[in-house]
Amino acid sequence: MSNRTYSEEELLSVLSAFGVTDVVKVARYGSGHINDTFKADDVRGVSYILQRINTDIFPDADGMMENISRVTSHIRSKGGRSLEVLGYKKPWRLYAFITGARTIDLIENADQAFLAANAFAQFQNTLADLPEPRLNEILPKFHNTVNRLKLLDEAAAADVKDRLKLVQREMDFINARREEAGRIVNAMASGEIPERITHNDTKINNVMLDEVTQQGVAVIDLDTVMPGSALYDFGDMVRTSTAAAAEDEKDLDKVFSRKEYFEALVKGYLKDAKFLNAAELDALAFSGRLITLTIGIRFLTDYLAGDTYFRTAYDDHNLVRCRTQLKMVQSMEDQRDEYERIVRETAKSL
Ligand code: ADP
Ligand code: GN1
Ligand code: MG
Repeated sequence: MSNRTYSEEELLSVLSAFGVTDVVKVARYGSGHINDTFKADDVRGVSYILQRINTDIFPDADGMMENISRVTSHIRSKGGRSLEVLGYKKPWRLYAFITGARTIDLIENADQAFLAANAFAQFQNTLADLPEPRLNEILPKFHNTVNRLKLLDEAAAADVKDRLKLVQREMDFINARREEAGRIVNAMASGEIPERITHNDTKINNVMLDEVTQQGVAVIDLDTVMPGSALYDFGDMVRTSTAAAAEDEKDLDKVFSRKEYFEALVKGYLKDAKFLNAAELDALAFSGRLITLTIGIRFLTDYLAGDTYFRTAYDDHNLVRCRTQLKMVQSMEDQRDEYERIVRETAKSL
């Protein structure tokens, strides 16, 4: 998906439909891969986040907004900060701009890893007692690696852009790891790993950190909050918060998983994720490898399918992203014993 352009006139008219007039500036904002996000400032200095929901990816936008409304009300009822929906007219929505905080695309120090992971643990904790009914399952099989492999195979068989010949090494790397793909799915099916309310997109730029203290102020991007496994949330933190380089770094020598950030992440997460059972703790380090492989599979699938899902800025963007993910998997595998030890010892010390 390449960047769609919007005229200022169109954006001002959407804002005015939400009652926001006297806008002095409206411009693209952030680096999310899915929605079209804009920051708007009015003449009084009040800022807003205007988003066009990607309804190709989220066909049930109403169900998604219902989840978001229940989740944010619950968080607020317990004194926490969360997204505030000021308006929703499908496919557009308006959020209050969260001030005094920022998102980062690449972690800058181990403290941030600790605090971000702790914010996600508190988020899961807070939602553990969300009253019934079950949240809408907005994107079924979202993190199901077995299903993601099936979709990769279909894209490879169709090979609509004649790109398969360019990705043999990446296919070989993935094929060599097929056996591990079902571990969490199977453990969930057998009940060994419980279903919880999870965020499902815990990348580092989906948590707002205090500009001064770096404390997690609010978890954002709640589009995929739904029933899932806590392991996928932790795994995606490992993927994005231990990375030494950007998700689309072309120089793979710069891409590896930092052990000191992993350790901070485990400590920050386990400090508040007291709800984890033995099977979850046992698979914590593995979840980092699995989710990173899964996102690599998804980038490769989108590359083969002609870049229809993730926002891309240039031709091979999805392939570049796939390569960084596979390099991260390799790096986590190389440090596997150390990572397993860090989880065991941190869990024991709490
Ligand atoms: P996407 O689904 O495309 O990733 P996000 O909802 O994560 O979209 O928004 C993209 C970026 O916009 C975020 O990473 C963050 O920097 C910024 N953002 C989103 N919502 C807010 C908000 N309420 N206040 C301040 N910044 C926000
Ligand atoms: C997308 O929306 P964003 O940019 O926070 C994607 C995640 C991927 C991530 C990879 C709904 O997240 O699943 O892990 O890109 N979101 C959706 O960077 O597919
Ligand atoms: Mg996001």
